[in-house]
Amino acid sequence: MATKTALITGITGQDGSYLAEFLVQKGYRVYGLLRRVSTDPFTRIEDLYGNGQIKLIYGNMRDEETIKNALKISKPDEIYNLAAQSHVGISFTCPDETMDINYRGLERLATEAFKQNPKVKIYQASTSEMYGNTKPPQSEKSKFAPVSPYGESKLLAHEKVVVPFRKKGFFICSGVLFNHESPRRGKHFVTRKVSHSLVKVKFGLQDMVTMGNLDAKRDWGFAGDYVRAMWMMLQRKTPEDFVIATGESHTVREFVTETAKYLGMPVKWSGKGLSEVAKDEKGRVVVKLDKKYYRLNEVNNLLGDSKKARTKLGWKPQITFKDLVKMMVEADVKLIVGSNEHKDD
Ligand code: NAP
Ligand code: G4F
Repeated sequence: MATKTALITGITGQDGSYLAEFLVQKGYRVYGLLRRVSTDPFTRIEDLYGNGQIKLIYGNMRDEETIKNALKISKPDEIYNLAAQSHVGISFTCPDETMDINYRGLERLATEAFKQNPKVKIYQASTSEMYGNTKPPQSEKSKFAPVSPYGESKLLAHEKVVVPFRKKGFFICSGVLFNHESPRRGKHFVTRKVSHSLVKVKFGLQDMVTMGNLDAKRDWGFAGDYVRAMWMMLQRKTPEDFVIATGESHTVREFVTETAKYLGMPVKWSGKGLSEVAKDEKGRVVVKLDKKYYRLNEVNNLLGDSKKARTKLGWKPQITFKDLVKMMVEADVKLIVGSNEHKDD
């Protein structure tokens, strides 16, 4: 079979890195869109996963010409649109930027991609955040009712780009993915913030971690499992949308408790509302709350029903909630204690 070519937008992000790795292992030629940032870009991705199979092209989802250029250079068979302003909390502060990247960005990309090659297949990174506070469990049949600018932008991308292009006969589909995490997760998302901070607390490098809403429930899976589902969706003959989730949900508080337990630093919760704290066995406060980490609107309870993906794609997650906590804590211990030991040398 001829070598396939994929273009990944958002290749420097959590999912982009796992997907690039996965596609290289499948023998793909992989191109990634890289936006210029002032700090050192993650260009090592080319060396880390490549052997020359990953090539990066400068571009930006906000700049049509750069998208055209990336498509002309890469000539992809498959496009994975993962680029996004992906932080829900920040979307309340930067709604226009969020809309321009997440919705208009897909519009620019899909319009040009289908013009250059009507046969190209496009995966769109949709999200459980589009359900807002629709009653769980959420499936492909549940109502979309976003409560954040991020959720709105992703819903517009789905309804105004994915659905109309598909109606015209093009191959484009949405993966409605529930939260997925990993040691590569940005530290401003709650799971990584907790694993990274509590490891520092455990090793005496930080006193405590300050957080927001502990009652929110999320259906947390492992990013490595979820990129496999993205690829599976594009191997089908006809495009369809799929919910990808573990089917198990936990509160943010439970994630903290499990992380602390795995670190051998069990915590007890006390207090109410903003005065709630978690204390370790010596009675030291290791988690406290601050209003600034609460959102204007909150999605309270996400729990996905991925029966359709399990039946039609044959997909199922391999990593459990406890495995995920263990994996993230162990990676952060290695990162933090490893680097600390290095500093002492
Ligand atoms: P992430 O780690 O935040 O990565 C986002 C990527 O988008 C980064 O590579 C970032 O580049 C890139 N990007 C941002 N703005 C851009 C622009 N203007 N032009 C080009 N690239 C731009 O996100 P993730 O967790 O990997 O998620 C991947 C996708 O899945 C996102 O679309 C997200 O909204 C969606 N999603 C994620 C989850 C989840 O739980 N992880 C769940 C459902 C849906 P820089 O490195 O330059 O910032
Ligand atoms: O980790 P989070 O920031 O993820 P959130 O908002 O669920 O969004 C992630 O998942 C979506 C899929 O549903 C993706 F589409 C999106 O791109 C992103 O990857 O927050 C999870 C929960 C929220 O309820 C938040 O209010 O944790 C709560 N939380 C409590 N304290 C906190 C904190 N979140 C963050 N980021 N930081 C805190 O200190």
